[in-house]
Amino acid sequence: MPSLYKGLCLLTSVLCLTGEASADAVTDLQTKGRTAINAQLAKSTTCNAANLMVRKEWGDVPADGRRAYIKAVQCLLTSPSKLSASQFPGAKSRYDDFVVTHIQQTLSIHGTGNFLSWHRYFTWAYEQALRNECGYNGTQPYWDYGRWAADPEKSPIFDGSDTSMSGNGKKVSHQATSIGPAQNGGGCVETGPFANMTVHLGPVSPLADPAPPRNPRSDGFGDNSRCLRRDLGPGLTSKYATTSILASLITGRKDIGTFQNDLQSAGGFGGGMGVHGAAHFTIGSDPGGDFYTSPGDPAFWLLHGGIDRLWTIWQSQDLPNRMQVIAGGTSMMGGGAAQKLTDNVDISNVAGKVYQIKDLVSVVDGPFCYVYE
Ligand SMILES: [Cu+2]
Repeated sequence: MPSLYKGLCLLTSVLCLTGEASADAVTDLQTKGRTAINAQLAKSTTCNAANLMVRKEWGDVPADGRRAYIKAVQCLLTSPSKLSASQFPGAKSRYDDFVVTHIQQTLSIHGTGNFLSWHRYFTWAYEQALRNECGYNGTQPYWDYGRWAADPEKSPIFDGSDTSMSGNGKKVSHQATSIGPAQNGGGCVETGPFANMTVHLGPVSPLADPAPPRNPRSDGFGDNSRCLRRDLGPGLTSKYATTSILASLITGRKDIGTFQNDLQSAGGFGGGMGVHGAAHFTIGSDPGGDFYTSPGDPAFWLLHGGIDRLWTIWQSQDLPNRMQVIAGGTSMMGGGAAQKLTDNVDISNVAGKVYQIKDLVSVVDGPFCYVYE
């Protein structure tokens, strides 16, 4: 527990004694929205209070729970791929099947009308694989970027301890990329549970210095064995993903189009750096700094848990009017046909069922049954 948090706990002892998340502007909005989610839960035909799962911030997951999660991720990394070895020679594990799925669909799931629902389903499918294929009985933790914005490397997510998602990459001399500053790492991750992890797939569109080796195949699906690298630092989170920025993203955007665009805006998407891009390029390097291959870093799932949480909180501020709504096109740079709520979300490499977007907009309906605390 950071000392600042401890200090706040002494001042606001009730919340901390009950073990709830530290109160801040975003968790206040989360708490406020819970009433609406509970009302939706009461109407659900698939989800109820007895099977409801609670996703927590990594810093609020007890050490045993973090170890169980890490162990399950390591299990996916060492379980065999279910994909064709000739089509995807770089898919060396079940974990890599998820990376393949993201690479395949990158151009139709970012800056599009399905960005939020696609990544919700994708993250949920990963949580299901951890549970059903690797014996995990917890939930997908998330990264609250605001909570650790001043110094992500000191967060329990990235502090390099055996209950972290591993630390920064080794500090090497390197340059800024076109999107992010050169931060405090840039080399191979050498601390924590994923210190010896081998990345196989990609890169496809790397934004990392030094540049990663090229994949033997132009589609990125060849085996390109290399270390996991990161370039963590506070440069982006302290500027673009503080708690007050996250809170104003939620309270200040009244329609889904504005909300999702401001969340995602990053370099190429119209100027400023949105929360989503700031989080991705805080991990940065390789494969974290590659739009296509970013799920190859095991912190990706905490990052997207955090994005899904922000969407959930935004929805819950006016839930009846903020679920069945969509905006945007079907291809990455804002083009393509208009996205429809009846469009399919197909990640059948990793999750059997094809859903329509309209079935993926509530966290307590369709396949989903979870809340954020
Ligand atoms: Cu993505």
